[in-house]
Amino acid sequence: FIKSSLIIFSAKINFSNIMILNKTALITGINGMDGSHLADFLLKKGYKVYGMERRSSSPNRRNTSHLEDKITFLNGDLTDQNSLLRCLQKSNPDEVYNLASQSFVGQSWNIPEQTSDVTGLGVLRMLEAIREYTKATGRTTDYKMAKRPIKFYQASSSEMFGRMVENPAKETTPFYPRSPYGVAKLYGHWITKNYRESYGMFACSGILFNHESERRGIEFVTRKISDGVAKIKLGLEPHITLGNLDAERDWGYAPDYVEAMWLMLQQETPDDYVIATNNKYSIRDFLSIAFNHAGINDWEKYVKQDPRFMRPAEVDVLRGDYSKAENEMGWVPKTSFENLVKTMVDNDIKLLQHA
Ligand code: F7E
Repeated sequence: FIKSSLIIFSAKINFSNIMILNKTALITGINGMDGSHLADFLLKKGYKVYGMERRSSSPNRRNTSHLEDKITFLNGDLTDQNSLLRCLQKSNPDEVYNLASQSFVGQSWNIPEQTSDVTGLGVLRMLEAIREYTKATGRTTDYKMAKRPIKFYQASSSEMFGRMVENPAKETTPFYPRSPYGVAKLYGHWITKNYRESYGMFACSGILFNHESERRGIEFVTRKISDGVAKIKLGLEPHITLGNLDAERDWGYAPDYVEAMWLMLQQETPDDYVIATNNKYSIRDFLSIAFNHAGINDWEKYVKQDPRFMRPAEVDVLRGDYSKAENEMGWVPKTSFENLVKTMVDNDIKLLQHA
């Protein structure tokens, strides 16, 4: 009896592995922090991964050079509808993760139209491309009827909560964006919900609060600090120049958050989820832990402020309640704020030492 139970049990495990092995994902924004972490995660699950990138004269594969022989890169742009259709034709995906955007909030005041076009309308273009491709391959967009629906993940953002009408914010909290970026993300969020309701698409939005990692772009405050601390520690720079030090954020670790993206598309019904840690820390807290970790206690001496880095309208505080994600998907953040800061500082010291 034990032997035959084991055979049945192992047959079940093998069967589910084969199902996962067959899946294909298309990730837009593959070269960004989240795109590269998600690709790492999906490859471990046995997915075939396609990554959409914009063609540019200078290559931008800092985060994805280790993936070059593991995934397929496709040229595409969220501002070019036909390029999206071609990416779908070439990849024929089960799941589309829309992570591409103009994601730097500060820059969204300098290029508000481009931000709205990519970050807002880009979502609509991808949803339309999925509808067209689904129809062209003789399928229905209604996930309840389709044998092989194309599931869609939209990278929504806590910036949509902006002024925070309720703290911590949850899925039902009213939105109050404070930047052209936040407004554009809100369009992407609602059009995703609208296509779910209009066409029965399996379309989900993950409302992700700030999440960081060693792969974060240098223009974001966390990486700017970890890089700056590493340079000061090694005697390469005398100080860091920042903007508002009093803003508070709910900071998590990006590799934890990409798992939540995947989990959303594995649920029985599509829905929207807040992904956060339910903790908040200020830029000053980040600075204090980062400098201390590098063995420097009097951090104020090394930090300057410059109005150039202040924003026309600031989001003073963000904190998210992830209990829906925990109750429905079993997702919880795994990495503490302290460990996140220390990991980023250690990584930047190592990078500079090698350089
Ligand atoms: O700013 C303050 C700044 O640019 C955080 C993106 O992933 O998360 C990110 O948006 C805070 C703000 O991220 C500097 O004023 C002070 O209060 O690192 P950040 P963000 O704006 O919160 C959300 C969830 C997204 O969706 C976005 O795509 O830090 N701050 N001094 C500074 N910020 C920057 N960048 N540079 C400074 O020198």
